[in-house]
Amino acid sequence: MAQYILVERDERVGILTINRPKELNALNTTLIGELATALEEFDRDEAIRCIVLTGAGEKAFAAGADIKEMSGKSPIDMLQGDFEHWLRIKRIHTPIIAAVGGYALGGGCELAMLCDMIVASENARFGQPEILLGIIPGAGGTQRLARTLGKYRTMEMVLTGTQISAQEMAAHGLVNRVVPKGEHLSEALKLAKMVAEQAPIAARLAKEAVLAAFETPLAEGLEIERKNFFLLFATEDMREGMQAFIEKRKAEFQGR
Ligand code: CO8
Repeated sequence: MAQYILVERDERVGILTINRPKELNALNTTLIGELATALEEFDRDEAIRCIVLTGAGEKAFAAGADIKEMSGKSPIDMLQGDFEHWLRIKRIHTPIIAAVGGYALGGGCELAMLCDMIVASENARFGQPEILLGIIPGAGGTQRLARTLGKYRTMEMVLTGTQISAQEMAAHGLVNRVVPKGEHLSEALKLAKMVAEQAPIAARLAKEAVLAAFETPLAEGLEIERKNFFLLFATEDMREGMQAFIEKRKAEFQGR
């Protein structure tokens, strides 16, 4: 039984809630480990086709790594600490949607950016305030922000710790939808249900191909896309999808 996260399901959508609202959902090592384990369990579960990740309470998605836990750590503690859990989260194949209400700061912003889409309420604030603590982002903040916001705005955020609004993140393409306060979870669930209706093997291979755009040169990314495209012609869902189109009916995908 997890201590810091809630695990639920809504039909084909898995819902994970970071549940430390009094500490603004600060991410301690146990919590990140629980999150990685729950994500892996959903990833292995054929009935789950999309995952929504959110934070409990109105104030925060997550206000970053737990500063109180981190404050006494050595470099070796950090090396042997929760970084492996962040890598486990990065390896999840099922599409993940972050539903962000309130603060997504430091590791919280990085966790949202590790997800595949972000739905934010209008009061959401994104930031990398690590510099104010004498450190820098450690779970992808400098890289993922620079690739979407560009160098100059990222430098400002990372060098000054300034927070930016959901609206600005959306204008830069880092947030899919900005919704009225309190509606981020219901909107994320709507989006998740749309993803969950698709052929799940195609959705996983689509996620892999899009992510390749961030980590490989263009030629390699194109190769990954092409191979995944060919591979999908081995699936029953591809036959079903095309047959359904020809017969003018809705496709029923089985994940085979
Ligand atoms: N860690 C621990 N506790 C926290 C954190 C945090 N990140 N954020 C908030 N809390 C706690 C507060 O200490 C407070 O607890 P208490 O009531 O016991 O004093 C409670 O949550 C409520 O917080 P506040 O009273 O501060 O609430 P405010 O509304 O006044 O302020 C803020 C909200 C602005 C969000 C403020 O809480 C804040 O600045 N928090 C810290 C934000 C931050 O610096 N985040 C970055 C942390 S470093 C990081 O994330 C590095 C990631 C590395 C990942 C890679 C690992 C391998």
